Amino acid sequence: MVETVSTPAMERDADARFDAVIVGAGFAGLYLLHRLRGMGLAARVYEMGQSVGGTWYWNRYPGARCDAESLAYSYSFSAELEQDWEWTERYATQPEILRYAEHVADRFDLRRDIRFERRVTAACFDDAAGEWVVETDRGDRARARFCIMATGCLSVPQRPAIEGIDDFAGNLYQASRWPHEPVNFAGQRVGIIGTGSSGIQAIPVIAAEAGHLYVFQRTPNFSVPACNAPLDPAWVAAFKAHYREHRALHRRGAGSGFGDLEIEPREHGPAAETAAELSDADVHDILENYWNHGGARFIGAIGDTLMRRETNQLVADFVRAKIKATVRDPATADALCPIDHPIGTKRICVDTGYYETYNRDNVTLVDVARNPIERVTPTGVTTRDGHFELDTLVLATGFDAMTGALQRIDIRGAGGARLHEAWTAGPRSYLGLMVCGFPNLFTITGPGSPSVLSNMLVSIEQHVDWIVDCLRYMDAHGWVRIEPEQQAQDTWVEHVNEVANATLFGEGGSWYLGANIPGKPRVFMPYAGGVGPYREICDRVVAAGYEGFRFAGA
Ligand code: N01
Repeated sequence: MVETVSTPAMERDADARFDAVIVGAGFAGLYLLHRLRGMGLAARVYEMGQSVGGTWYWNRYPGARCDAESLAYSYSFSAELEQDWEWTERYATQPEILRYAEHVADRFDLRRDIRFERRVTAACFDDAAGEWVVETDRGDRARARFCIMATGCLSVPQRPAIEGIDDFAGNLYQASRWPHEPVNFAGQRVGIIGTGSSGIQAIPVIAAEAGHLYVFQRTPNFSVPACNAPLDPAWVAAFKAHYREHRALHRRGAGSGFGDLEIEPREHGPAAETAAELSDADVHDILENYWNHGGARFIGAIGDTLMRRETNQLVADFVRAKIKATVRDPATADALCPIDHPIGTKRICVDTGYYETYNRDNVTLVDVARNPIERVTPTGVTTRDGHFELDTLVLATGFDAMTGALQRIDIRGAGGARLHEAWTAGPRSYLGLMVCGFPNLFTITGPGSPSVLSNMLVSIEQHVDWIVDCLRYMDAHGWVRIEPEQQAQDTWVEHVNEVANATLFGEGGSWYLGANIPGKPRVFMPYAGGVGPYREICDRVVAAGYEGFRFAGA
């Protein structure tokens, strides 16, 4: 065990020694630091932002809020914290979630081990010493037995390669790198590129303020209403009185880890397992019920929506009918109806007044699939059919998801093997936790785990707890090195693919597959087997003496 090193916040770590280096101070990094401290280990966290919060630190765009419900999207590790913290809305806003992350950092005194405004550039395993050597862009160099990547699944923005974009003379903003100071759209001509979750949340809020908003849409997405509302204190009190049981349901559920957190209806599973045995009227009633209830759970209303094409078609038709009933201009409504992918195979968006926004006189939808963007000029956006003069251009163009943050670090494992090369054909891992050839390197919510298909807080806590138990196990047995076996990794990758292939996900052309990044291998990256079954697999691996992992002593 390494003695705690105290480096003043602005000084560089010069060959400082720790038990573990953690990369990232989002929800994963914060909880991990807290747990490692609890084991008496010395840990250093490097974080790119000026403060904690990860995705909620960076994504400050107008309208940003969580699409998971507040009482589920929160830490469960401290009963006091979960009782004390008061969420105000069913879906918390970005500022509220950031305040929560800041509160956790202060409450558990985490900041003193975090070095901010540091981007980790390299992490190399020193075979002889059995240590990771981690370097930052500010010249820090730290050595640690364990290196744990808490780098987030959606932390590297994707800036589109549109000709002339850097010459735009107005205000250019990227949704996921939004300025900290207020942005004023009043009276302006604003353009936004991108209609994924970020764009769909930002568009109604920007439209309410801008002089005119031009939405440059290449591919429409399915969106369901959030039906957000202030939380009823009596309902919250009743929920909190049984928090432990609720949390257990979130963790053990077959789906994405939101369990029973529904205000109405309170079913714990889908309303029906399959549409095959239902009349069209029954399907419609179920969907209407979930639609009116709001939220992403709509996609789970009928159990086989992501497995059976016919069910998927019914659900997609229902949403397309809603779009057409909401948007008054038929041509705009048509252009907003997704037809290129099965519903749910791209992350379903959750909105507040998105489709209604297109009924405003100051909003124009520009279909850039038909009328492609040719270039950005200093004064606006030029498409094949015309030019749009703009004062402000917003990019809501997504992320290099799941592998982007890891691939941007020069990670070298045993014998100098590069992660970049090991993952040329797509990410390969054992359980999404470790990679063959990279001893003592863990990834929190890495590719091959439920991660982005789940309630991230549930998955983060599960991975952190698993890693902490593993480190205790190593300590108890005198092991200093852990690495997955090749066979175990290959079998797991095969299983991840098999589960994905039984769904319609492969047809989504989504960032889940890396399809939004030119040249990125098309591999379905998250594990689609559900958080409960995944947890059982991880627990079984432990019960079998960490089956599939190889340990070594000093
Ligand atoms: O990114 P996206 P996002 N020209 O990749 C378009 C999470 N999240 O930031 O589909 C024109 O979904 C692109 O068009 P196309 C959530 O998991 C959560 O919105 O490639 N358009 C697409 O419309 C989510 O899924 C929350 O044709 C271009 C858009 O940009 C994930 O983050 C909130 C283009 C990118 O959509 C990513 O969402 C926000 C170009 N050159 C995000 N390049 C909540 O919790 C890209 N596009 C609520």
